[in-house]
Amino acid sequence: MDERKTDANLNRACEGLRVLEDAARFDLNREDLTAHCRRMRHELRSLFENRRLRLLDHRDSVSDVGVSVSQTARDDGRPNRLAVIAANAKRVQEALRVLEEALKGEGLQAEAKKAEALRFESYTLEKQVTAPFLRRLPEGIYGITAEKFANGKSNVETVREMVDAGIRVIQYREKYRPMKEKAAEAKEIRKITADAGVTFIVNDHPDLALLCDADGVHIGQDDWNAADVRRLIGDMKIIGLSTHNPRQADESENLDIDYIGCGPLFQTFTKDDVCDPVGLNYLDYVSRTATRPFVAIGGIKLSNIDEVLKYPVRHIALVSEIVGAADMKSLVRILNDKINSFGRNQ
Ligand code: TZP
Ligand code: MG
Repeated sequence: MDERKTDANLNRACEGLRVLEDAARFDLNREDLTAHCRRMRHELRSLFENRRLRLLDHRDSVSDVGVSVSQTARDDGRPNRLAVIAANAKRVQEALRVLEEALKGEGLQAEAKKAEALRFESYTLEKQVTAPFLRRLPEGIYGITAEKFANGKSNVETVREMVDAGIRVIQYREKYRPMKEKAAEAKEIRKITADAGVTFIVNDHPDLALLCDADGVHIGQDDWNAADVRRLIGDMKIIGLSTHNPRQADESENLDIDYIGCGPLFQTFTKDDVCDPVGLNYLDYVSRTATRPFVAIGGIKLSNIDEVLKYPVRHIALVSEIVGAADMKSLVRILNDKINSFGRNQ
């Protein structure tokens, strides 16, 4: 067997798995995925355990021509965690393929099959570790379009202003336009938000979310069933669900969704078919029981946000207050300061 090649690729695969494991552990707090990575790493090591010392003996990093190639390669500047995960998943998969071929070459068919099985497992693992990053709702203000309250600004103009003001998640909510116009607006908003790295959610329409490659879709209790939406939009996109009472919040725990809306906390005139205010007791309930992010919504203003922030809320949607603001940038700065300082006290 080519020991140097095997040694290098065994290390490569295990190191890649360790990066994925630490992402699952420290970034995602996912015990299941952490254990999964760890088990794969151990299985792989044990496949080569009986020749561990021989591999070590053949190791020669000093005269390895690959070291200088790698050291002088241009920095591939991975901009975010997702790119790190993708690079390391590829590292694992490629190394496992090399190990599989080496084992086959040595006539070790059973071991080669195990390496192959681990490689297939790593394809799924890549998806499982990537999806939670894509499906994570940024904290802070959750912006939502509402043309009626935007002082003559179009939805697209409002989104541009929201992005400039530093809002990290924006929902396209438009009840009155023909679908054709909604599609055109959503595509444009997708461009603006993608350029700014802002999370983009489409209200009501999974098809529109797919069409414009939004990051997710938001549905209400009377809209599509959450399981159907998941089937439609796949595993890599966010689903948000509006809830209005403890029963709906409890039920949502069993659904494959990523956050719940929680409201209307106060009276609102922004939504036509709105139910009575659910009050801060409901927010209290959700903040104690929900295992997923929850977005406080409905009638929230600069004047009453302190009441909301008495609860450990990390996501807050203000619709008319933000789209109608004379100076959106200053308002968002003040609101974010409040959210951040309250958050630290809790
Ligand atoms: N869902 C529950 S309340 C609401 C939605 C979309 C509208 C909230 O708007 P505002 O202007 O912040 O009261
Ligand atoms: Mg809806």
